[in-house]
Amino acid sequence: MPAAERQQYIQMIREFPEQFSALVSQFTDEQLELRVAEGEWSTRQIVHHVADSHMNANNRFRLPITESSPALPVYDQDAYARQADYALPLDVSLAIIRGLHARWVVLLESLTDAQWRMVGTHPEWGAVDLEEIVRRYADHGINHINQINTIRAKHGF
Ligand code: NI
Repeated sequence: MPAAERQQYIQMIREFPEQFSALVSQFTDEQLELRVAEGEWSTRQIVHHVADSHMNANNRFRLPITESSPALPVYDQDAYARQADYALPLDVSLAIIRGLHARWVVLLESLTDAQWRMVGTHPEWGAVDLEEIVRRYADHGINHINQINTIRAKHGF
């Protein structure tokens, strides 16, 4: 991956917390509970999911550069989304996302070429290096912004 492409993903990670907060802060409490369809996640669940996902991603970023070919941790995201704290106000999770992303930017900008190519093994992704992991999480944020915009379009607000 060219250095410019790495920088593009770091920039997406830098900008995401502000973009995400700006989007969801417009929602009323009622709008936060709307879904595209029964059984899909609400915007409130999506925000708490991104915080949990990125807490897990924090380990996926750090293990490959601190251990030799580690297994990357996995979790059941739908089971997580059914827990009581997914009903909390958004600010608790937005604060987690802000803190994680601020740390990631500093961590990622410090990586050497050799560190960018260090790998961990995920049960579904196989062996992935830091470039691939960072690309996945830059995209992950954008995908959930798109998902929330789909909820808005569906409900016309
Ligand atoms: Ni997700």
